[in-house]
Amino acid sequence: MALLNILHYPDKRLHKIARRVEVFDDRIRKLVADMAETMYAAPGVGLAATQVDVHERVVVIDVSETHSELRVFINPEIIWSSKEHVVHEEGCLSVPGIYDEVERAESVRVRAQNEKGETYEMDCEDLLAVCIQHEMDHLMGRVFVEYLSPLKQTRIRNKMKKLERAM
Ligand code: GNR
Ligand code: NI
Repeated sequence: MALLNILHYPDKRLHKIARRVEVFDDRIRKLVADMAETMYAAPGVGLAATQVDVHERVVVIDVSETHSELRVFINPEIIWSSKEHVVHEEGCLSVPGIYDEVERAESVRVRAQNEKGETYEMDCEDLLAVCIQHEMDHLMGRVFVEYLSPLKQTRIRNKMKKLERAM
């Protein structure tokens, strides 16, 4: 296992669109294991492959407090979204120190594959629903701050560049 480097906004590579996974081999299983280790170490409740500069449709999520419910979503698709929306305070490992409110569907049904390539469906609610939508945005090259006002985005961009220079 290995810790992977997480890209930080406003890195252009965070805007690349991920490809579907076609081959479920040891390479994908190592990627999943390394992403899980990186997520737990950060610590975070989710991680998309885009954030570690791998542009393939792979997401890991664990919203449990005990790091005991790792969920692997490969080639995830939202096949149903609730009409009801909720506003949740979000953060992102690629935008450290920034937290703001984003509105998303309250619950979603997701179809995905596991690391063996088996297809499954899962109903997601609460933080899991927020998180899978946040991660699927990453796979499409979208970072949560892009839902905020242009003024906030400019401020966040400048703050991040300043932080990067200080490191
Ligand atoms: O760790 C994370 N917490 C979080 C909180 C609210 C909404 C979304 C998230 S995901 C984030 C980890 C991350 O950046 N995943 O892409
Ligand atoms: Ni994120």
